[in-house]
Amino acid sequence: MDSFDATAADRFTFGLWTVGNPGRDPFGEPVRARLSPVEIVAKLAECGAHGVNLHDDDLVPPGSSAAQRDAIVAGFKRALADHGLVVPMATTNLFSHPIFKDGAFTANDPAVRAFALQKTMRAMELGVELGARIFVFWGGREGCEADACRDPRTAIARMRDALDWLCEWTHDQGFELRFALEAKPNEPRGDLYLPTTGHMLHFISTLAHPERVGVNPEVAHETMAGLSFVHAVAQAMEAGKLFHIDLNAQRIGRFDQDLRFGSEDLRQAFLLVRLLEGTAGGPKYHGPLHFDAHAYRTEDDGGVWEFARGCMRTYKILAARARAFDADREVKELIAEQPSRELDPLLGRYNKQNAARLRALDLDAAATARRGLRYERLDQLMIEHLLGAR
Ligand code: GLT
Ligand code: MN
Ligand code: MN
Repeated sequence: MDSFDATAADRFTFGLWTVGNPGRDPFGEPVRARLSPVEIVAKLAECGAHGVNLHDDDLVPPGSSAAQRDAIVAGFKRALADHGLVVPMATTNLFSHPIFKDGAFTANDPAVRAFALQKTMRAMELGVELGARIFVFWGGREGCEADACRDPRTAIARMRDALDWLCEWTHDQGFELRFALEAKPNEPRGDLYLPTTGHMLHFISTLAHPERVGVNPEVAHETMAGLSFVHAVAQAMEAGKLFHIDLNAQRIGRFDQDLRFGSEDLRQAFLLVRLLEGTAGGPKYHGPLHFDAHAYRTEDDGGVWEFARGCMRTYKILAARARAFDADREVKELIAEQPSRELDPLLGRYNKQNAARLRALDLDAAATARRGLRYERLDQLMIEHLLGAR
């Protein structure tokens, strides 16, 4: 045990489906036995996690009777209390059942949309019963291959109807649930609607209750699209919309790998942790730090907990590296060395006076263009901190 081992104060969480992943993939059968939710709670607590998240079906197998459901939930609550774990987030599985083959909220068949809403209402009741305050929406089947099957505008409108409907319903129930929308560009469908965090952020602004709805960006999903995850998270934070986050690792251009946090693209991982922890200044992210990842298929149960500890340790090591980087005098000087800030007030606010002053400024474009910005040095310092050389 060292200072990088997690404690509950670190706010790390895992989904039941993450450490419970038995290693099945599209080409092969499971390689590990399924762990029960109660076993997972005990093991996560032992690893220093703060909480556990779930889909409805992860805890209560579909087809359970009301009495079976209540018994399962009671047993799970007991395990949470015994091990001091919380459930900060819950979600609905709207992708496994064959009924969702053409989507859930966006499906053409109204009976499918009704089933999706009903399943989500029940999943929300379950989440609230377990104390969840955030409800994630990942539209894994909300997409298409045969694009002619529906007007994509209709898909967006149906998605809006479903979210507005659920916002009203949770309000009537007195549930204090905030919604977090998770984007993904493709997989399992050929193309998913609302494929990036940026698409989600705009979509939220079209909802009836935008204040209740934010985003749940995932490292792997933004990276699959070849986009900067750090920029997506920054835009969400700047808009006050980072309600939740799915941490993992991914190589660009691959299937959704959901790898151990920080195991690919350390540079992005470092910049992400630096942003979330606010070590460069600016507001910090205070929500749960959720790992939506799973162990390699090569692993036995021991490897799964090695994986879970690794996610949390890497986050804490990167946080320490980010603090050291931002406290480094040379780094501070290089960042402060940016050109004079005297024009900022003029640029920051339009009024007629400022416009006239700006119009009349004598700007030396050639001199400004000649100035080297020393970003090579700044970036090298970042790499040296990241490699532990400073
Ligand atoms: C599924 C998906 C994840 C989502 C989960 C929530 S389920 O594992 O790959 O990205 O966050 O529905
Ligand atoms: Mn996810
Ligand atoms: Mn993923």
